[in-house]
Amino acid sequence: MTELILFNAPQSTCSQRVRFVLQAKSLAFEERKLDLFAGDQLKPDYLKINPNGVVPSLMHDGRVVIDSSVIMEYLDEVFVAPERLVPEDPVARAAMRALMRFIDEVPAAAIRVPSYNLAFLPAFQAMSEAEFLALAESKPLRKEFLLTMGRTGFPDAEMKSAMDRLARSVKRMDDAIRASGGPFMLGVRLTLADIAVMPVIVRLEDINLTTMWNDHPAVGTWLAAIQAHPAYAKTYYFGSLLTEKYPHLRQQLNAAG
Ligand SMILES: N[C@@H](CCC(=O)N[C@@H](CS)C(=O)NCC(=O)O)C(=O)O
Repeated sequence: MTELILFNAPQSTCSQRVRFVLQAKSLAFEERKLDLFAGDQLKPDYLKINPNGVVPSLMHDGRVVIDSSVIMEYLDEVFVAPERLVPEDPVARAAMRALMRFIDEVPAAAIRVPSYNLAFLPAFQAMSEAEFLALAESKPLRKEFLLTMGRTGFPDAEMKSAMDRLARSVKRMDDAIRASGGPFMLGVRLTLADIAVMPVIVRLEDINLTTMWNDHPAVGTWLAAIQAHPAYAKTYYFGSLLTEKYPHLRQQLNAAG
């Protein structure tokens, strides 16, 4: 019998992509939750699985696949039924991959800035400078990211630049949805490009920033369509949203308007 083990974290946007694909494919899997603040992702045994020291990682019958975009494509290739999430047509498939590259480079990276400033920063502020520097040093993928943030958070200019990249991404989504006729970016069928950007849009909704698509209503319709997919609720079980894990954040965001 096929054995699938997903090493992930509930609020990790990259993990949410993979959970969605596993659920959309109706695959049974064992979910191993890592505590990213306790440093589970940097322990020697986990680094043997994923030398980048990040989640998610998938183990399929003892063999490892890492990186959320790669894992999503792997799952679609190996488990074809019940729903293909990659277009058959090579040109449409290339368009999907181009969108996925854009998403990985622009919004998936940009969303980390408000996420860290709003929710994760207190965990780093509680450390001494020496502890913080040692932690940054131990991160194979995110050393520079952490050092730029520092223990005081990303400066305003960095936050502004991230929000600008997110706004451009919302516009790019809107363009794609409208060009294809929607409701998804490549048309009627949900593809991996939609699943790749889903955690970014869900995070913006979670942190009260739905105003970002006031001028792009196709993105609101897209969000309702992906949230109606049966895989959505199983992916976003309780504790997957920042405001569920950090209730003070909801009050803070409500107070901010
Ligand atoms: N390109 C990687 C990025 C993975 C990644 O950045 N994961 C984050 C959570 S979304 C993580 O594990 N962070 C832990 C850390 O920075 O130590 C992927 O898509 O799988």
